[in-house]
Amino acid sequence: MKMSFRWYGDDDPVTLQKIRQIPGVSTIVTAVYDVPVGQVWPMESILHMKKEVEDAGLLFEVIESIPVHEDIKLGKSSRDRYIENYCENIRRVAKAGIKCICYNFMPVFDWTRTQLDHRLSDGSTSLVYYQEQVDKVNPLNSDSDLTLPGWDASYTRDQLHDVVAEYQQLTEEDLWSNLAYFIHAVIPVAAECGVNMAIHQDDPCWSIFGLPRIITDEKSLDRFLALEDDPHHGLTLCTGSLGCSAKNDVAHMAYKYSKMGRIHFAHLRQVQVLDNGFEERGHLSSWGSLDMFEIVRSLYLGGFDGYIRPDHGRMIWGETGRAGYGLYDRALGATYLNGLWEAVSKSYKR
Ligand SMILES: [Mn+2]
Repeated sequence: MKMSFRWYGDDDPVTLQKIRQIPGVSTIVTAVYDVPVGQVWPMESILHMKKEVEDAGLLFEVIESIPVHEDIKLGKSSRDRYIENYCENIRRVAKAGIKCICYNFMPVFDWTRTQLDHRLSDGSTSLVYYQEQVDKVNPLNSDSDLTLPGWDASYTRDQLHDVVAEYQQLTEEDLWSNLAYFIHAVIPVAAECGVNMAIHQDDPCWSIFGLPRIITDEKSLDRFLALEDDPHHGLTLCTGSLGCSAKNDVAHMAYKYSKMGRIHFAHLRQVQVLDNGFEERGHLSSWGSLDMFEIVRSLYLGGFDGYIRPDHGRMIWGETGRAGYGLYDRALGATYLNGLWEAVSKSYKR
């Protein structure tokens, strides 16, 4: 297991030097953020990041994410050009030493929350999702001023309306077939480059605004993995994304898919499941719905040897910055997860 930490590049207030001082964190998770989705990343940008990371004494081995262009998800005729660019990005990051690429296949909206600074009883803040607030928003109504935090600001309201409308013509099966087309094209390239592709589950793991979402539970992960019989075709197991539905047994999935050698990256995060949604919490098992000990134990017993990162943290101790991605609570999460890993691994050595 390698403990990793997400870094948003030079304008991230959480610097590489700070990350370097978190006990047991060896690896940086990052991406080229200033190139539009679907375009090829300049080799100079990749190598510049690699040098910065390595100069700070850290490893440059995980990309999160190379985003998938909407035309690929929609199955448009332009997709082949974007898939070729995607393959070229795989080749380029592999040349720079990257071992694992995280991506997702969610239509239009990446993660969705209704508030990014919900105050918890201890005075810290975290990201939350309340269904009744999502239900008030209709992205097809271009007169509405209601939006949700985290929406892709690169879309104008009209463009958002258009792309959402296009997806409404698409069934779940259509999306599966577009995903299969993409996977059959990129996995052979990843295999040739020795890079593991690791899909992230849809967050949250249910349909929003009537848009199809298909990477949501054990059944869909089985179907997904069966698309290519190749170990480079795998998962980013995100406990928060799967765990916000009480129907998902996350520890079971952690064991099952690590035993198959298909979990390459794990996002370990705590959520409290509510009747009307969920709240993100600090990482401790006792603080939410997920038994983090059982999840770490399942990964260990499944022979997991990929990357783990603490996922979103709360904002604590007066820190401000990128919601979910402050320094302090994620550092506490990394330390807690390292402690669990040490305890589990030593307890099985006797
Ligand atoms: Mn995640």
